[in-house]
Formats: sequence, structure tokens, C-alpha cells
Amino acid sequence: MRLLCSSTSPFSSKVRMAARHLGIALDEVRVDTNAGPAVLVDNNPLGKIPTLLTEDGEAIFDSRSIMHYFHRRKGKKLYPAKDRKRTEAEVLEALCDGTCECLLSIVYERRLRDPDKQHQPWIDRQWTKASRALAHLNAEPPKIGKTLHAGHFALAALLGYLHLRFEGQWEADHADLVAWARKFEKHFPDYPALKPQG
Ligand SMILES: N[C@@H](CCC(=O)N[C@@H](CS)C(=O)NCC(=O)O)C(=O)O
Repeated sequence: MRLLCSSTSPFSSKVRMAARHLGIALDEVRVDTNAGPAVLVDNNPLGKIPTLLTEDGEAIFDSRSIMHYFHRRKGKKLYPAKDRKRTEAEVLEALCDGTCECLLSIVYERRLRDPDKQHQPWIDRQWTKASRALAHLNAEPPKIGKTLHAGHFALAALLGYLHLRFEGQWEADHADLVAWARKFEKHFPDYPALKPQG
């Protein structure tokens, strides 16, 4: 299977970690979404990564569809079996992914618009959402038990992305999340290699 992805993308990081955890081999193809190469836009009209290309010629996106595909393909081991726990894991994943969306929109606003066109109230609005989410997560970081699930990988990807793009702006107020990332790495030693990085 080929995964169209990039090393900086938090959503790519999440599915790459999940694949490694489940023992799914991926042929990772780095793509530049700004350039919009044919292999990406012909397979995903949205031109977003990650996009998974299966041996059967299917194109699967977005990252959550890929996670669910991996779950079905590998013995249902990515999401908890019990309904309540599964909902918890899915909501955690949604919260972390949603926070990544806010952070990405800040990064894009600063990167893609000329400085005089950047809209600071929009940046502030996104940062307020991300800050609320981080405060919520820091107040009660998810437990890491015997088995890792999709929510854990989503949080690890979010924290890796914060480290990459917002270093020095979040750690002091979220010490329990910093500690959580260290604990996660003990359970998943490939974290340093697979977290978002430039
Ligand atoms: N909801 C999507 C979000 C994917 C996404 O926004 N990926 C970014 C990179 S991290 C991207 O492809 N950006 C390029 C663009 O939006 O054109 C998912 O979970 O996969």
C-alpha cells in the first residue's frame, strides 16, 4: 500500500504511527500539497494528505477513514471493542484532529498570505479553540493502559505538531501533556521517528 504523506503533517504522522503499531507495511510517498501533483489530486479531489492507495486501486482518505480501514484490516485492534471505550477513543481522536485543523489554519494563514493580508482575528480565533482543547486535554490526559488506540496516536501527533510549529508557546501551561508525550514514547519507542518533523 502506498501512503501519500509528508513528514511534517500531523494527520500523516497519526496514520503512520498506527500502521507501525499494527505491523502494516506502507510505501510512504512524500508529496507537496502546494504543488498538487497528479498522483494526489487524481486520487483525492481535495488534494489533501494523508491519502492511502491500496493494492486494489482504492484511494482512501481522510485520516480517520484510513484509521478505520486499518482497524478492519488488522484484527480490529486500533479502536477499543467496548462501545463506551470506543466512543471515548473516537471523541479523543476528533478533538485532537480538530485541534490540528485549527493549528494548521494558523500556519497556512501566516505562510500563504502576504503579511499585510493576514487576518489576526482569524488567527486569534483558531488559537482560542486550540487553547481550549489543550486545557481540556491537560486537565485529564487520557490514560495509557496496556493497549494503545487511535486516540492515543491522534494526541501524540498533535503534541508532535505543537512541538514542531509552536515550540515555546504551549509547554509551560500544559505540563501534564508534556509528561504524557514522554510516557507515550515509553509505550511506543518509534514516536521520535514518526512524529511530525521538518
Ligand atoms: N481531515 C483531514 C485533514 C488533512 C489535512 O488537512 N492535511 C493537510 C496536511 S497536514 C493538507 O493536506 N493540506 C493541504 C491542503 O489543505 O491543501 C484528515 O484527517 O486527513
